[in-house]
Amino acid sequence: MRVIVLGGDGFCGWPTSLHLSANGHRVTIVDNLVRRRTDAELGASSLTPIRSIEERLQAWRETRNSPIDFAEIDVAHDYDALEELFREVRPDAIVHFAEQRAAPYSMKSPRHKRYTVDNNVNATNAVLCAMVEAAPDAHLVHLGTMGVYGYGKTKGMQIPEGYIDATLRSGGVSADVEILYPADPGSIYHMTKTLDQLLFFYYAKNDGLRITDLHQGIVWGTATPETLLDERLVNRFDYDGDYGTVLNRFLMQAAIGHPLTVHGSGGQTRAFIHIRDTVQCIEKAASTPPKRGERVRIINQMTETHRVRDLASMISGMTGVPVEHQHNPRKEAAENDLVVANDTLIKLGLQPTRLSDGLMTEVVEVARRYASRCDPAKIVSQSRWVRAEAAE
Ligand code: NAD
Ligand code: USQ
Repeated sequence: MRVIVLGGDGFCGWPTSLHLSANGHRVTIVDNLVRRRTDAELGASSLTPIRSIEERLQAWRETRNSPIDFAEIDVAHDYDALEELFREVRPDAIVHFAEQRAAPYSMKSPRHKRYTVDNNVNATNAVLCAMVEAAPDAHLVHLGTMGVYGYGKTKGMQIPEGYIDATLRSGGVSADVEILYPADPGSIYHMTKTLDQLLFFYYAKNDGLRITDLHQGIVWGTATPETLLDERLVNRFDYDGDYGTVLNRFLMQAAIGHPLTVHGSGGQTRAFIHIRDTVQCIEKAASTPPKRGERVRIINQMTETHRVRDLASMISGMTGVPVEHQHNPRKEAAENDLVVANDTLIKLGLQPTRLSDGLMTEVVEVARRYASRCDPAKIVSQSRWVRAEAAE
């Protein structure tokens, strides 16, 4: 396939681009490198020393895999360049990672809220619009989130893959319909993903675009077989209070002896997937497009669920680092169950990588290796869901 990877310089996008290229696909990365500028804004860079995009691509050429092309384009705002690129490359698949993806970052201030909505919704609309004009037969594979479903309301009911049967009642008449699972976002960031869903619904219906939306859980781990080929190919590792995600944060905290930062009781249950599985799922999804005119295909991209306090106590048991329950900076259910259907990926042949001591140790070792690059002042999350005076 000819594949364009939007956001291909990021945590999920870089190893996915390498994986696709290693499997013989012709890859073009598009990225405006905003994530690297956000590192500078937050004063917290990747724990691993990621190289410039030029050095990354040069290192990949030296592995003798097929070279990866790169275009620096702001997907949300450089529309003409995006459409022209689609015409030039004639992609079979477009993988869309190019969004602001951190919930705490999206809640920091009015500027961050507005930036996240502006960037994410405009990026998705621009991609769809440019596909109608210049790549109507391409297959769009979008990285969405499990967080669109919300937490805590279903009391053990299984979350289906995107759609649910419902009976609508109004004016004495009822109708049985299939609807998108009701959206219940828990942050401005998650809200943008629920808005993306409506854009997909519309463009699939009106323009017959072929779209897969992957509702991904929290990604953990850092390395894939391809990123390990050369140290210049190293993937990013976010540990700070905005971009670091819970399991990688705990593993990194354990590596440097920082108490494990559990928010509240730690009763939050979330879905997880290892980065090695992410890259495989994306290739599997990209190579099995829905037919033109079919509804948006929604796949739950996760392999297991865990409660935050269980993860903390498991890692504390492994390493002896204590757990610290902190005031929860977020507005979220203190306790929730989570049962998720993930049949599609299993049918597509995914063999899930489970949380195991071996893989967790690998992450701890990476974190130990680069511990001197960590700024401990950036570990505790400073972003608040509700302004201090409103919370009192
Ligand atoms: P990331 O921030 O590391 O990567 C995103 C990349 O997109 C960055 O390289 C950034 O520079 C680029 N980008 C952002 N806006 C852009 C724009 N307007 N134009 C061009 N490039 C732009 O994030 P990630 O962790 O790799 O996540 C990728 C996608 O996967 C996101 O859409 C996210 O919502 C989704 N996702 C991530 C996780 C996770 O745990 N990391 C879990 C579920 C879903
Ligand atoms: N948490 C802690 N301690 C920490 C960090 C987080 O207890 O130090 C808790 C949070 O309060 C939350 C849970 O862990 O209850 C998950 O937080 P997270 O930051 O790991 O994940 P989240 O904000 O949901 O976002 C991440 C990615 C996002 C993706 C989402 C998938 O950043 O891009 O969409 O995971 S999901 O959670 O399934 O919606």
